[in-house]
Amino acid sequence: MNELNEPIFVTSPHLPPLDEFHEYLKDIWDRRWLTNNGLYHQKLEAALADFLGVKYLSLFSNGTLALVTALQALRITGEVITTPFSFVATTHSLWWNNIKPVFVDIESITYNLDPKKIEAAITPKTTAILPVHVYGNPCDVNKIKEIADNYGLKVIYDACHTFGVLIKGVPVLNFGDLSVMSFHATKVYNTFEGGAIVCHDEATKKRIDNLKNFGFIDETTVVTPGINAKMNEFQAAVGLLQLKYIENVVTQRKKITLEYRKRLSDIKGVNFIDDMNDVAHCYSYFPVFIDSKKYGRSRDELYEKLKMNNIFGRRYFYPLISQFPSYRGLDSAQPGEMRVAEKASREVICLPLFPTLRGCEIDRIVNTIQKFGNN
Ligand code: T4K
Repeated sequence: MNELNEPIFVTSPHLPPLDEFHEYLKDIWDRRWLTNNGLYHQKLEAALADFLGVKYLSLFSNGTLALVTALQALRITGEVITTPFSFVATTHSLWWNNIKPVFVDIESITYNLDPKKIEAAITPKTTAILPVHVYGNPCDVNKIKEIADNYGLKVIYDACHTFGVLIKGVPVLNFGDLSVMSFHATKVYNTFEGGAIVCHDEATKKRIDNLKNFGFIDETTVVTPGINAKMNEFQAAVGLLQLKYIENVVTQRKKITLEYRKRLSDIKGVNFIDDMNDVAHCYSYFPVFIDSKKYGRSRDELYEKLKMNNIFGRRYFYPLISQFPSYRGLDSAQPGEMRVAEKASREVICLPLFPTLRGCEIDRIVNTIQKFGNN
């Protein structure tokens, strides 16, 4: 296969130099401390909290278990208002806690939960809101706080797409009662698999740490039916090394994003999201939204065409979570209830975006899109 035809995937994980990792591995081997709050785990918790500008952070083995545990930590029950336009894990975390998801539509600038539609979905059983900063673009955190305060609701942000994102210089992770992160291989910052919960006080961190370790508070005392969601030393060592390179990673992602925007802006019917005012972004995804009337082809036709050219974009997020069999029977999941989300889900393709994406590959992607449409 020649260079012009090599597959291009939606992402390719950033990895630190292998020889640097060997040193960490040797140390782990020598000390034989592999998991359960080891040295690298402790170092990474401190380093991440510092880098992200948050007070308390608990590491997890992945983002999904962090979401499930975040709901446990705040003892959320009953109904929770959430977005259908996310990865399934967001809603699955409610299911695992026996909580009823109530889907609310998104708005069409950021594709995040629409605060104007939240109040109408609140019932006496509502205990929390679970919004997602989708594609790393912050939700309307102030409006959501106002609603939550008025109705006495907790707010848990699914912040799995954000890493180091700031609103007017303030870490987005500092909004809400808790924020949940993912460090999966496909994320801006990865520890192969991994995740975290960010909270704002020591007592909550303690409860979260107990919950991720079976509920133990000492050698013989179990205070709650916790789970095993601990990050191991291998993951934590990867995380420490990745942190050395993260600024460069985000810079590269931004460069590619700006290049895409420049090159795609003249193609009719191919829409994308611009940077938000006062926000420092992490450029985690590059979604384009295909207006088939203007572009002359449907999203799925373009998706298939890209695939034929060995370009593997992904339709994040299609189908909507509310359309999966486990959830489609809910009142809030009925077709027509979430028009903006339905449209976004019909139109979106996330284009390849990763630090090592080359100029010639961007050319291949943009040229394919350009030639295939009306333009
Ligand atoms: N909340 C939100 C909003 C999320 O987006 C996610 C995860 C979660 C919660 C849950 O967090 P975790 O429990 O995952 O920590 C991927 C990821 O598996 C998932 O983590 C992510 N969201 C979701 C948006 O995308 P898939 O099924 O699309 O992944 P996959 O395996 O098809 O990978 C996509 C492409 O990436 C591949 O075609 C090639 C490339 N790739 C992937 C892996 C795993 C690599 O080059 N190397 C790799 O190791 O779900």
